[in-house]
Amino acid sequence: VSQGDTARGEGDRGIQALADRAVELVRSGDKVGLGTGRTAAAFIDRLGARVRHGLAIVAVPSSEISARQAQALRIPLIELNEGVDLDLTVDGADEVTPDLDLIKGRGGAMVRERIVAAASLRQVILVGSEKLVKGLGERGGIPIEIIPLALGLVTHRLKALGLRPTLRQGADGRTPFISENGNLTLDAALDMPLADRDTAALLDAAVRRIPGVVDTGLFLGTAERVLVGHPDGLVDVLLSKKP
Ligand code: A5P
Repeated sequence: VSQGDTARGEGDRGIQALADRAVELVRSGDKVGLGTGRTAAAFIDRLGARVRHGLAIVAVPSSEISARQAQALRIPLIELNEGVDLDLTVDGADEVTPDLDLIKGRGGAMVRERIVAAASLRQVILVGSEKLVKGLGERGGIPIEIIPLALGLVTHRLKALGLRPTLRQGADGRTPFISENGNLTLDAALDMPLADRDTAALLDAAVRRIPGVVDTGLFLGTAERVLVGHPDGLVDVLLSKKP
């Protein structure tokens, strides 16, 4: 089952409408970062259709599954070059606040998603309206990717910060999930959602100071815009207040 099959199987009009709107943002000649997850997969499908009809773009995938999907659709893939030179990245997210801060990574690809987004001029996020939250952590824990050797140390330190980390399990439910970078992921639950961006940034910095932490799922101030899909197919556009 590909990451896009779920979206199609559910016939989710919201996701399809998001993909349609996002693909309108892509221009001929663009270099496009491809996110990961079922919403990103719906976008990649649409992008593939446009490429088939002559849209000249190249893309950088954020995961093996997105790479395979793009290859099957004959979307030309390139490597990241030195510097920031992608025009936009289109990706999903797990939570979005009114300030467009995000939690990502419940799909397990956040490290590469962050790299691809950081190499892009714009990060465009596609979410269903159920992902909108007042504070990050409202719908689940914060994904934290760690070097396997550091599992004990990081778990202990996260608890000292007041978080409740659990080791993410793989698809079999019995062995740990291993990221494409060969790492483990902890999902760190909070007692209450993070009040605002400053609170989230402080926590993010404290977590990143722990040796062995590779990345967190907190994406603060990275999104240029968020497209919000509703079940009836309507799409709202939320723009970052940043200049
Ligand atoms: C992958 O690591 C995540 O950041 C996804 O972008 C996020 O989980 C959203 O996925 P869905 O579009 O499948 O909900």
